[in-house]
Amino acid sequence: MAFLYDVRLAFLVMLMLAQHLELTSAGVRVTGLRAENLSGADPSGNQADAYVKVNCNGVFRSMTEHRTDTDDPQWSAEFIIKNCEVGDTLALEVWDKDLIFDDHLYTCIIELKSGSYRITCPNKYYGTLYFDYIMF
Ligand SMILES: [Ca+2]
Ligand SMILES: [Ca+2]
Repeated sequence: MAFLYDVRLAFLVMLMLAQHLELTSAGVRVTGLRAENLSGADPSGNQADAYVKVNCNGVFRSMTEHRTDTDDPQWSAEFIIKNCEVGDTLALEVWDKDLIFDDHLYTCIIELKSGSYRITCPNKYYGTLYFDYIMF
């Protein structure tokens, strides 16, 4: 009987450990990044060479490649951002790559909620950013 009890206890401890691991690996997955009607933000009126930087709570986490000469770029990148949880601030910075100084077009800022969402993030001057996210 004592042996059975120990097995149960060990099982309970394993369950608690697994739960703890799950909690500490929580994060957000960002996919489906695309934008429309961006701008190169230059006097010559050229199209954007856009890329997106992903920040969580003000800390840089990852970024896309840049898409050359298009105001309507799409990115296939999938970002798994760990330790970025419900209630945290996700900021997606939209940049236009230039020869010397890149232009920061705008930043889309959202507060993460549990579940999965399709986000539309319009800007007055520099078009609209779209992306999907799901909390895990
Ligand atoms: Ca530019
Ligand atoms: Ca450019």
